[in-house]
Amino acid sequence: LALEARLRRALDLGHMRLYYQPQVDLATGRLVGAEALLRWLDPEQGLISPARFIPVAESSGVIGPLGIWVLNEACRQGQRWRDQGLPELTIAVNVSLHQFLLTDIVGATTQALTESGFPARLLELEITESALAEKPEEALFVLNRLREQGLRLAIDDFGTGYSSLAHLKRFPVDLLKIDQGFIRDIPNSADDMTISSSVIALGHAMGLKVLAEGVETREQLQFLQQKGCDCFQGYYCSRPLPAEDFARLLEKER
Ligand code: G
Ligand code: G
Ligand code: MN
Ligand code: NA
Repeated sequence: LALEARLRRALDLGHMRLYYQPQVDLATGRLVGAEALLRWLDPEQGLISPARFIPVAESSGVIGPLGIWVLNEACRQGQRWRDQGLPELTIAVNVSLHQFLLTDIVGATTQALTESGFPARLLELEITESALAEKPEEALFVLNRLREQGLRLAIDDFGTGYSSLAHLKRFPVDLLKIDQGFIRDIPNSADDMTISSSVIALGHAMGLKVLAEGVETREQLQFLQQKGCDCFQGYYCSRPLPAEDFARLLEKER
């Protein structure tokens, strides 16, 4: 079976899972958020990475129903944790280019929030720079509708795409996520240290929060702390976890 057909079937059969990666406040050390990361649990092949199937989902249109499933599941899980009395945290959901520009993302988020009871202020959407750069006018319109709903907006993989600072200034976003490619070689790459600290300063100058991705070592953590970066995620804290394992981490925060 072609990947597209297998993907549709996997969605119907309930073979998709969301894993959650902790996001930690660098000043307090507290767990403040979770990025939801999609996994395809194939009975024969095991875990399949979204890097392999999101491109096919995008080109085939499966991203529509798949994206709706992700939003619904993330909001349901977020609300479940609230119902269990666990510490409040934001849930970040990745939105790909086609999903953002070609599907009814505003309708999908409204429905997911309404059906789950999860508050809009705790839902964050991650959009890549390339989606914003591709169609800035359309992107601005959609971002404003999402903002009116009360959602948080983040720019994912910041620094890897073409980003016009003029656009950045107009987009109503809350958070810049520094791509892990700029963090990986800290403290050995002077260039990456300069880039990261510049993005932190730029974000702050524009009134945005800044999160560093892919933090794996204590040296990287300390560098980011020293530069005033707000939050981090990465293997130094935890890999993306199944919901049950993530809940155990949250328990310890109580
Ligand atoms: O978790 P992992 O490193 O395997 O993710 C690989 C890529 O897949 C990342 O770029 C990530 O943003 C993307 N991704 C993960 N989950 C989702 C999702 O639910 N929707 C979309 N559109 N992309 C996702
Ligand atoms: O494009 P996006 O930033 O959403 O993708 C995040 C991807 O990075 C996920 O696939 C996730 O599994 C992966 N990831 C998360 N933390 C780390 C880390 O510390 N090191 C590495 N190498 N990858 C990470
Ligand atoms: Mn992301
Ligand atoms: Na990223």
